[in-house]
Amino acid sequence: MNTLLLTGFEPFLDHPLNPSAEIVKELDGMIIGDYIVKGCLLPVEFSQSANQMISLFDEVKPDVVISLGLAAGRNTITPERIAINCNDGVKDNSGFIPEDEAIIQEGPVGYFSTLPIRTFVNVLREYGYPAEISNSAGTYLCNNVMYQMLHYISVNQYNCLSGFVHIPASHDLAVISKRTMPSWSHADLVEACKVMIQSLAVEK
Ligand code: PCA
Repeated sequence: MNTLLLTGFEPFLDHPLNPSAEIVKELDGMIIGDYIVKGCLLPVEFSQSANQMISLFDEVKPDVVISLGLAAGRNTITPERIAINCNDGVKDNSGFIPEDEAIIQEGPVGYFSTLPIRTFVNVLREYGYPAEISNSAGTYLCNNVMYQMLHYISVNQYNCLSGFVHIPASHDLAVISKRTMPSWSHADLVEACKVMIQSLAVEK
């Protein structure tokens, strides 16, 4: 049995709940396709998130890492193509606001996802879930953990696929947020994640 580390994030900014956290709680411990899922929550803090993720990686020794995060305003599931070596943006949960910082001094400008992102999009669409590849994970925590996980795997030459998938808001979040926020049901978000994990069996 292979192990899949599935991470989600705590609530952040003006989002009182994070659907990525709800998905991870639900899928933790499940066997999906060829994988047992180890679900973990990450804080939304530049000084903490990637360190915690790397500790989890060392503990779990996964074959695949999929990180989930909320992209409020997007209406499709968006596997990210690339993470860039930059922290910049709004404040994190500790109040820290990065500006034009390198994530890793002397690190490469970017890392491509090693997840089968085209397969993810294709199978999601086959199952009726709107999906498209995103070419920017932004410069906030989602990009940060994607970059740092891929860097750690690359430097240590681990045999592990890793990448990031942004998800839309859940209905639960949308009803307490802006009225114009596109949203999916929690059940569909969970099912879409299962579909992506199942498709990994075909890849390996
Ligand atoms: N989304 C944010 C960080 C936490 C989350 O769920 C992002 O897109 O960077």
